Amino acid sequence: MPSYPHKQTYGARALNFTNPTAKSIFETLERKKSNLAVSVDVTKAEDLLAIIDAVGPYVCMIKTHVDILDDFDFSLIEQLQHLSEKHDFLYFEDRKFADIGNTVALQYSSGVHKIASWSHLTNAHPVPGPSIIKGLSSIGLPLGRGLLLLAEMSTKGSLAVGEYTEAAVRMARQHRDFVVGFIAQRRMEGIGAQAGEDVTDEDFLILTPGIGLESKGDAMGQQYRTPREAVLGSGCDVIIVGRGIYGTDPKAVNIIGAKAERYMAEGWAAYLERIASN
Ligand code: 5BU
Repeated sequence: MPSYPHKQTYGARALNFTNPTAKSIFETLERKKSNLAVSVDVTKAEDLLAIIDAVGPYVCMIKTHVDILDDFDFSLIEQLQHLSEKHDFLYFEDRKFADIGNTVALQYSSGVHKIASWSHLTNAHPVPGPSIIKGLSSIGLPLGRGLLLLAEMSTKGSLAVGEYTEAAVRMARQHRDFVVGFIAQRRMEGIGAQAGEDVTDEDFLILTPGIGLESKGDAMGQQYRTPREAVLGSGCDVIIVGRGIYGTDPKAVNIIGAKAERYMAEGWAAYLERIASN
């Protein structure tokens, strides 16, 4: 039986991990009293920077898709790093790698984005098998980076269910130095364990997208839950919120900051309730 690490405080859980990125994520959660990651999916660098500056005080992490920027230039990275120091948060480039080991190693280290050089955390589809972890860890591990596997998705009709999810967890279990957790909709400890395998003390970091307070979904298959449902109901550790915070107007930075504060408060209240309900 797993030991339900999500009943422990974030600060205590930093000690359950050897990976330096996992440790800093849990320490940041505890220090900032925020389990909110904001996903900033905009196409102009100027909007990206303005939104990050507005939500920065309320987040533990900023999730990016740098490949959607029309005007990406590597000098942007210095500005992103400045904001992460100013506001004390980490970066998660939601790259969703899905190729053979050799190719993902090149995609992670090189090209215009050089993701491994600045993003603390990234993620990968388990579909190619363990070689994808081998490829990414050859670049990320020496830099102290961490990886999440996509064990489940928030979209209607997702194929990442059942046996696929179980196989993803088994893959992660074999690479705990680099794989720190999952993108998932619930906790993953004990899932897919082999007979006789001791999974008693395992702890995975669970980041969950598909969070919204005012809407149940979008026109393209996205499905939303509330922070309370995700953190208290399903035991997820970090909520990922995009359009629920920056809406349709990336220029409305005053509103954006206030919305981030509200999601942060809801996410943290759900966490406090969770650790109190032993
Ligand atoms: P939204 O605006 O809160 O719907 O944005 C959600 C973000 O999370 C967006 O960047 C997606 O690419 C990302 N996402 C997701 O929504 N669902 C998933 O299962 C995964 C990522 Br994996």
